[in-house]
Amino acid sequence: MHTVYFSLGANLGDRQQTMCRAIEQLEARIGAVVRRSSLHETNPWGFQSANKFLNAAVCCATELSPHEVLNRTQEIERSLGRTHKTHNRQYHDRAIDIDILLFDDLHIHEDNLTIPHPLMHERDFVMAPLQEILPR
Ligand code: PH2
Ligand code: MG
Ligand code: MG
Repeated sequence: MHTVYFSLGANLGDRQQTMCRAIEQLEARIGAVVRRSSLHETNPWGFQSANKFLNAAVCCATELSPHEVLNRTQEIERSLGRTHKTHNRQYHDRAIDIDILLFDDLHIHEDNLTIPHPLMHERDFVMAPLQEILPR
């Protein structure tokens, strides 16, 4: 069994409902939700938008591999209305974003998958929810 930490963010549509659905889908398609943070309302970071985010962190127990987890998070994003992907750090408003932060103590550096998430420590909207659920 593996432990995976996710960052979730939404700044379009019914943000609260989408975050709830995303967490249900993580439970159904990736594995039991072990811990989840509260929802944090945050200002857009790294791009200009009038639409504030809701952000959260979730910890799941999973039997899946990191790549299987990535595929499923991308399917969940699409099923909840995500359209654009981020290219060259050009960020867009989005219905939902689900990023893998940590997977056990693995380090993976591939074109489509970097774990730990390379920018997590620069981002309060990631770290504040994560601190709520990390074991101390
Ligand atoms: N995600 C980004 C870029 N900027 N800002 C906030 N507040 N919350 C996010 O989830 C977020 C962001 C890239 O995925
Ligand atoms: Mg992201
Ligand atoms: Mg993402």
